[in-house]
Amino acid sequence: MSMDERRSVRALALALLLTLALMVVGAAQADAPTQRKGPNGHRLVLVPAGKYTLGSAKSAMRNPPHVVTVKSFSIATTETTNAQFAAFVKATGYVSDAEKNGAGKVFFEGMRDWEWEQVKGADWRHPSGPGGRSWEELRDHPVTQISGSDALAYCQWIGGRLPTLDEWEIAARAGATTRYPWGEDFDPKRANVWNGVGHEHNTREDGFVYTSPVKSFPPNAWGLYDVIGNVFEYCAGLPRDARPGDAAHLMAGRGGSWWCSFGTCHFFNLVDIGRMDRHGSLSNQGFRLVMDAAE
Ligand SMILES: [Ca+2]
Ligand SMILES: [Ca+2]
Repeated sequence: MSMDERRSVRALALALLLTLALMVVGAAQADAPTQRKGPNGHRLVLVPAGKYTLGSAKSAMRNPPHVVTVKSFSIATTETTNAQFAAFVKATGYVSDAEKNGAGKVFFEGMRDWEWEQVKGADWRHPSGPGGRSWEELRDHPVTQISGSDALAYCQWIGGRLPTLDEWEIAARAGATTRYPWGEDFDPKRANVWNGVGHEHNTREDGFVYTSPVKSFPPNAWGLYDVIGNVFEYCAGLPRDARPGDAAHLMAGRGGSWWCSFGTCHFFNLVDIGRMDRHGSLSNQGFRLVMDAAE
């Protein structure tokens, strides 16, 4: 082979490599989910149908490694806010479980780990009770003091539903295979959880003691905010270790919340699946809307 021929072969190989690289970049761009406007101010990410690898060997009890095939679905970029829930109540006159019960469970800084106070008059309009801030002052915060039934009622009104455990994880991962959307190690600047050794004192490393306005922290690769922390998100389907009959009182929740610390409920990651009281109303429980892609 002459020098010229060798140069031609090299040039051809280089051109082929460049073409392949561009094809890979193009495919990655094509796979990035699109967003659209949904009802009631929701912004939705369209998650493509396909096969996804989920779970982790580090959570073998609750979420072992598995592969799922799902249909395309849309999921809200943020947790449902107080303003969005207020629009639902205004349109329907819906009365939440906490309002019917006349009380909800509230956690105040200074209380012991796992201690919650049943507060009269605590409901979504007054998530910390009548003495605390009202929903009007927390319009862009996630709605809380929401039972599983309340969350389902909102989703049905919109024409949507709650994410399944797998759908939540697919969207929250956004292609990441790590424990958090940003990597293997927790970063307090990327999510609203409880900062501090115990619940008597919050070091305020992430800037918030209770809920934060949605979108206060960077989104994941597909544009979803607060999948880790802020409020625990109800999902359709039971925790994998649930027993028959548990469906009457139990629901699954994912992503942890502002209340969760490494010393208590450390489920603020992409792997672990929390157990939520189906009829409970707490100041750290909310939800994220899903709609079937065709709707
Ligand atoms: Ca916090
Ligand atoms: Ca969350």
